[in-house]
Amino acid sequence: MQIFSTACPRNCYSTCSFKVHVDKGKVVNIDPHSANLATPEGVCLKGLAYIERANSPDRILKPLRKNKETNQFEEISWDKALSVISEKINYFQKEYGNHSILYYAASGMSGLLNSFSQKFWEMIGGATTMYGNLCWPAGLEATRLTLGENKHNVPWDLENAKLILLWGKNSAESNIQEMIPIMKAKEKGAKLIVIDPRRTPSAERADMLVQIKPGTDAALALGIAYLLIQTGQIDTDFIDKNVLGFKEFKKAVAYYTPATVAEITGIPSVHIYRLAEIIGATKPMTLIPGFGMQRYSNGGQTVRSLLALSVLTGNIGKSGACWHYANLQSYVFDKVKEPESYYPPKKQEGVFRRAISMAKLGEDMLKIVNPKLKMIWVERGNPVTQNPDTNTILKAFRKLEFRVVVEQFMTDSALEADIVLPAKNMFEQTDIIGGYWNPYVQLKSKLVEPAGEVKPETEIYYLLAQKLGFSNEKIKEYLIEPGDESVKQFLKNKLKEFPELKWESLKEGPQIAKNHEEIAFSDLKFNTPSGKIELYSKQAKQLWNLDPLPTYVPLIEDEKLSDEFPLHFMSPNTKNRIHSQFNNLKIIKLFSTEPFVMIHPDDSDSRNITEGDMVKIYNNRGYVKVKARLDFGIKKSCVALTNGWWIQDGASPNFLSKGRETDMGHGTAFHDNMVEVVKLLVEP
Ligand SMILES: Nc1nc2c(c(=O)[nH]1)N[C@H]1C(S)=C(S)[C@@H](COP(=O)(O)OP(=O)(O)OC[C@H]3O[C@@H](n4cnc5c(=O)[nH]c(N)nc54)[C@H](O)[C@@H]3O)O[C@H]1N2
Ligand SMILES: Nc1nc2c(c(=O)[nH]1)N[C@H]1C(S)=C(S)[C@@H](COP(=O)(O)OP(=O)(O)OC[C@H]3O[C@@H](n4cnc5c(=O)[nH]c(N)nc54)[C@H](O)[C@@H]3O)O[C@H]1N2
Ligand SMILES: [Mo]
Repeated sequence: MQIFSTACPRNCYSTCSFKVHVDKGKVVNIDPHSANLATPEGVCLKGLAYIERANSPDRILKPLRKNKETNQFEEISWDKALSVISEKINYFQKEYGNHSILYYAASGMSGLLNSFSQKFWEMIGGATTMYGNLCWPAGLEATRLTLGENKHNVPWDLENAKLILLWGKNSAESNIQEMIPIMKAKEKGAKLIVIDPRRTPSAERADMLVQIKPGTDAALALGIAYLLIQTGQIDTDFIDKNVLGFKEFKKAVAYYTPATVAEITGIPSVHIYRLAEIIGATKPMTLIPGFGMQRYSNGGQTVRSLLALSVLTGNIGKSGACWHYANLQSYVFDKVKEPESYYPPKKQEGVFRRAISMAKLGEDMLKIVNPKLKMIWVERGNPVTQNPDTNTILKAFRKLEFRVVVEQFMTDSALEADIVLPAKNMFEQTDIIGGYWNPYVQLKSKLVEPAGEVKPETEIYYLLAQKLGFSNEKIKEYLIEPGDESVKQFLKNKLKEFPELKWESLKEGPQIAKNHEEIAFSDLKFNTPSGKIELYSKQAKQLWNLDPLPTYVPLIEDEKLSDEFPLHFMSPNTKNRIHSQFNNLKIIKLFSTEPFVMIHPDDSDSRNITEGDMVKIYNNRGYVKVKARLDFGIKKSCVALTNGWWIQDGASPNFLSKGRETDMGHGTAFHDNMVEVVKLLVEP
């Protein structure tokens, strides 16, 4: 038995390090890795489930081809699979041009080697690609506009805060490791406040839960700002020295009186006063906004409004005082920093001149012409369940002539494919990953040989390039040769620029790059056009046509559709999945057996629904049928079904969501989504 250090490459705040026991070529045990100061107590249940995941009998281990007559998948050889794919690519290129092929990738596996996928499509002369992102860009852009860049204090500094605001973040499920410093801070006397329409496991540990009407957080934040200014509980010195636009901001927030804010947010005004009082009086404060809350049509402006509270109270650049959105300090290899990398291509030139919107995938796939899309290549993503408006996506997929999906398991997207290629897992190829919460650069080491006939994408593309008839010289210009040695060489070359990040040390555990700031912005330098914190942002107007000041903008569907569809539909994350991953494993199914919708008893009573009834959640985009779970912990007029359930399990919430971009950053406004719920009289 051997023990190796590695790191989790899932799209999750925590990005845990762990020690993996390997016996006879198989992963058999996973232990904590104490060198990661942010994740010292070991991995979550999902992390432990990697043992089953790596060895699961359900894994796809060979290329598969759909038999058009039986609709069943049949195993084929790699040679055959790649021949079919290269013939199709040749044909579409010749008949319709490169842009008739859509290259789609999402967040299934992080790592520097992912760049070779894009390189392949560049080599063959281009393809239609994606812009925007499903996850976090509205908040990234809001932070960039205001502070100039996305960074925050190290997670363990949280224990120095005296006030922690989990605003639309449910760390106890989505960033389990964050609860460690939060609880340490509490032991030292800090207050924890949660602002969420749901009583979440994080809220269970809080001193105060404020249940807000979805999408109205900007109004609450601006209302608190108004009270802080009124009562002089702001840091005037900090503002004078570091902030642009305070005067304009002060004038604008006069509108957000407690009575107005109570009306908009559904929060009694006494709680609004109380929040302002606590925020004004308790320092240092770390404000932790979640990503869920910015996936609304007004998400970017909402995040700017919240950030104003950290700014007004001078809670920036000090220990315990922090705006804790995303920490991109470990993204040292990225030339184009997020969120700029999500902007659409600017010029109508280059091989990737055509890109479609991540948020509007289905609609754009159907709409785009000259040339129309004929083929899709999907890797590291599950767009059928994870992108909004599943019905339109299915329609768009089924309209194509040819679909390739590279996958570990038979997801709902893989089921749509003509050819499924087996994908590597985290133990089967070495790579370097960063994190967006902890500060580490980490080596995700190859620990076992790929299972069955699995090949990593780098090798798939190499072989496909050969099939397409490219010369060895050309292939070498763009791709790396199959094999561990070339991967290592590529990664070591990447590290050359960073002498402090040594290969041998990375093999032992997480490392921190030079110039990393434990306390972000302690130099009070802000990379904005004015060099100051911009409460007033001209760029907000120039780039996104928004008010230069943070404002509250009502949700689109709340305004237009609430008569017919009176319930706010939320689809947050859940503890034992990463989006659509893990729930197919037996160990996870033990804890998470079937989808259900959480509904307030007042809302269920008026609909004659009782606990465990089958209900239909619907709007004019689609419906899902699930069991009802009655819960006083959810705000009235809100219902919640966690995202990531497979259609095969009975319910993807994205049958209900609209493909719609956020106000800035080309994010995805999943949660601006109204529905109605009815009891099903006949079991489906
Ligand atoms: N276990 C687990 N961890 C994960 C993930 C996962 O799938 N599973 N995914 C990872 C990824 S990619 C992401 S993006 C993050 C996301 O994780 P979080 O940032 O925590 O975001 P969400 O779970 O989407 O939403 C957090 C909370 O916001 C609340 N909320 C919804 N609407 C509103 C609103 O209008 N106002 C307020 N104040 N609250 C609202 C929801 O009820 C929910 O409890 O988690 C990461 N970590
Ligand atoms: N309704 C609703 N929908 C949401 C959200 C929400 O809050 N509500 N949240 C959104 C957010 S924040 C996010 S980040 C997205 C996530 O959406 P996606 O990025 O699509 O993520 P996953 O569901 O994790 O699917 C990733 C897939 O990649 C596969 N995979 C893993 N490793 C590899 C690999 O090395 N190679 C290949 N080829 N495949 C691999 C996995 O098996 C999995 O099927 O979902 C979004 N969807
Ligand atoms: Mo995400």
